[in-house]
Amino acid sequence: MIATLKFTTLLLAVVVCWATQDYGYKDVEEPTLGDSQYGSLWPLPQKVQMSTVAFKLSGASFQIVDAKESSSGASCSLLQNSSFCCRSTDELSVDSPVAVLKAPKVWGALRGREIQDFPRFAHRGLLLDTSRHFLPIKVILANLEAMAWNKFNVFHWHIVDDHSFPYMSRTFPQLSQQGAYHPYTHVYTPSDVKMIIEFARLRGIRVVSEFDTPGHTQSWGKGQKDLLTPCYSGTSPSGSFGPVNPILNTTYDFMTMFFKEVSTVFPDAYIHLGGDEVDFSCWKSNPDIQKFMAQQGFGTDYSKLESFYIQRLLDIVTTTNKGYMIWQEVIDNGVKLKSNTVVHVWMGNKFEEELQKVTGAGFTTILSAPWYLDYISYGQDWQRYYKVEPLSFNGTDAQKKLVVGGEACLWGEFVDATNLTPRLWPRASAVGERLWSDKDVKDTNDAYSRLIQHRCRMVQ
Ligand code: CP6
Repeated sequence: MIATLKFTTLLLAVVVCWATQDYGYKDVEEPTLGDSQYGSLWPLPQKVQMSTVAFKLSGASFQIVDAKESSSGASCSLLQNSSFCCRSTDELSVDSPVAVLKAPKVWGALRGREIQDFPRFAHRGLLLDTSRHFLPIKVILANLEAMAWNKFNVFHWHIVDDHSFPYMSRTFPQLSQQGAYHPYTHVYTPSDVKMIIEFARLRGIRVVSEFDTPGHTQSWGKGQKDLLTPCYSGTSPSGSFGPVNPILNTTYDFMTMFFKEVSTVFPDAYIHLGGDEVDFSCWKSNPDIQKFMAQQGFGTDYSKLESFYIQRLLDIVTTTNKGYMIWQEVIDNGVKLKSNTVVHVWMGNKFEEELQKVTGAGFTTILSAPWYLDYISYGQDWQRYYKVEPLSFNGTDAQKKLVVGGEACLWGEFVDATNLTPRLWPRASAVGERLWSDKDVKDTNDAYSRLIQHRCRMVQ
C-alpha cells in the first residue's frame, strides 16, 4: 500500500514538473537532473544529516516548552497557533527518539523544523510593487505564505509610486481618493494594512513600507495640491508636474503629518524613503526653483537641491523614532546620513563596486542589483540569481559584516495578479536559498534537483 502510494506520488511529481525539458536554445547551461542527497530540502539548512530512520511529527505529541529566560512566555500564541510542526510533508530525521528544537527567539522556532539551522543573512526580503498594478489582498497574503516557505523575512511593500496611490491615509484621504486606480476597490484600507502586517508577523515576516519621494510621486499630486513642482515650458507653466516641490514650507508640513501617520500604521522599526531616479528637468524649467537654487548657492547642481530635500525629510522621519532605508542614489549624491541608515543597492551590474563604497563609508547595506525578478529572459534564469555571491566585493571583514542581506525585486510595470505567481516563483526561491544557506551551497545541479521538488511542493 505504501509502495503504491509512493509510486503514485512520484508519477504525479513527474507530470507536474514536465516543463523542465530542453527546447534547443539555451540562455544558461542546463543543469543535469540527478537526485540530490538532500532530497527536496529548500533552502538547504546550515547543518543537515540525512538518515534512513524517519520520525513523524504529530501535533498531539508536540510540546512547546519555553526557557527560563524566555520573554515570550509559555503560551506564546505565535508558536501555539502555528501549524509548523504538522503541516509539512517531509520528515524530520534525527538520531534519537526525541527531537529537540531550540531557538533563542520565537522567530527561530518558527523556521526550526531543521535541527541545526540559522540564516546566513538577517535581511531576506522581497519587494512587491502595488502601484503600477494594484495587487488584491489575497494575492499579497498568498505570497507572504510563499515567502515563509522560502524563509524570507522582509516584505518590502513598494506601496505607492507614479502610477497610483492605493494607500488609504487617515490624515490625507484625498491621496487615495484621487490617486488610486479606483477609490474603493483598488485601495488598502487601514484594516487591510493591519491584516497584512499581522498575517506576515505570524510567519516571521516584517513589513517595511516604502513611500518613495521626491521622484516617483505623480499619483501623490492628484490629491495634494501644490505638493509637486509645476513644470514650465518657456515662461509659462506647461500643465505638467515634476518631483515633490522642495522649496515650499507646505511640502515639509505635509511630509511631517504624513510620516507621523505612516510611523504608527507600520510598526516596523524602519521605513523605506526611496530617493531614487529623480528627474531634474522639471526643477530646471521652473523659475522659482532657479531663484531658490541661486539663493542657496547651489549653482546649477540639482543634486544639491535633491540632497536639501532628502536631508529635511530624514530629519522629519527621525522625529518619529524610525530608522530609514534609502536607495543608493541618496548616498551617491552625498547626503549626510545617520549612521544606522540602511542603503539599498539596486543599480546596474557593478554592484561589487557600490558595496565596496557604501560599506567603506560604514553603512549597513542591502543588495538588490542582481535580483531583479521583473527582468525576464529565456531559459533557466534562476541560475543567474542563484550564482550571485553577495560578499564577492573587495573589502575588510568589517565591511562584509555590513551587508545584512538582500531583496529580490518584482517591479510591477508588467506584473499584475494574472502573471505574478509564475514570474515570482520559483525564481525568488533561488534568492531565498542564497540568502539563507551557507556560501558553499552553490552546486547548481544539486539545487536544480531540490528546486523542482520544492516548486512542486509550492504548487501543491
Ligand atoms: N520604480 C522605482 C522602478 C525602479 C526603481 N524605482 C526600477 C528601475 C530600473 C529597473 C527596474 C526598476 N521601476 N520606484 C529603481 C529602484 Cl531596471
